[in-house]
Amino acid sequence: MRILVFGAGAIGSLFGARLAAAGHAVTLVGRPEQVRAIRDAGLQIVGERAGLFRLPAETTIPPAPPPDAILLAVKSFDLEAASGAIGRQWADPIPLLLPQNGWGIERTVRRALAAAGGPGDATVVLRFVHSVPATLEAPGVVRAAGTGTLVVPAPRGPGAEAVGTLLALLGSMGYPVEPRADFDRALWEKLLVNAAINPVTADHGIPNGRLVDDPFRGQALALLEEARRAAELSGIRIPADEAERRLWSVVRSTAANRSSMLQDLERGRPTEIEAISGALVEIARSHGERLPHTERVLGRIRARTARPRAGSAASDGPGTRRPKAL
Ligand code: KPL
Repeated sequence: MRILVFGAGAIGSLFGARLAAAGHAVTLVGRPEQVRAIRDAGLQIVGERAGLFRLPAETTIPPAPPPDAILLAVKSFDLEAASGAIGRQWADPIPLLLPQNGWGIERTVRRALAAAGGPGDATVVLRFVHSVPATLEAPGVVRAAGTGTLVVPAPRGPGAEAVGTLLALLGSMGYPVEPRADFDRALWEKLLVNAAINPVTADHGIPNGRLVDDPFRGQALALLEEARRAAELSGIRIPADEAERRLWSVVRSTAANRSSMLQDLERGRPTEIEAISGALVEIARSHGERLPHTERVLGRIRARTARPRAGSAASDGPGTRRPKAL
């Protein structure tokens, strides 16, 4: 299949390399320094399943025929601009794969596609969550610091066939794929993990594995407990022992990784704090409740987070200007 990976950061580049290794024709769209490095020396994956990949890389969507699918791997704060650029480029629906952390992802994408004149509701959108650790070590160099499972919705109903094709595409990357009939719960399970790991690691500048030590452990558990409460208010009950088991399992399997939020802070970029902790605080507020630990860490990370450039396509994502050849 011809795949456009829009957002060639750590995860987009890693998944792009995995798809290329599986025989798909992958084009990456990324930030200028990443694109320059990949054009000059190829995309280098170090760590797990290391390799060098010579892939076409662009800073804006190439004015080519539509790809068979798009892996939209920009961060949640860049989603609206990236989806708008796709909606302006192609009038026909192209299946989209969404690996973002956080809440409200599909809604943001569909709205932005429709607002740009693209096919909002007609697009097959497959959200998936994963715990694959990836770090951008330098432009063009991504460390795969371990492996992880891809959790996907079990295909059912009218779009099942199209979803099945996307699941096969994901499966070709060589990670275990876990289809879930209760995918909403799976989204919450991942949100709980991110709500506990990402802000604490970003706040203290520590790799995920340090969360087993105090005081980080206590902070992560307090955030986990509040995220569990937000899930419960939303009708999803995740028992404390299960939530903790999931948290420590991800901490162990990604121990050497620096969370995506920490990587963003270190590079002076916007973070996903709003789509994670901000969303939880809003959910609790809408039920008349407060999440004090989450609110405090949200305040601290917000204070250190770069704002997306107003009016720009994306804070630091790939360029999303409308190509001339339309
Ligand atoms: O999703 C992640 C992230 O960093 O955003 C985890 C799984 C916590 C890996 O670091």
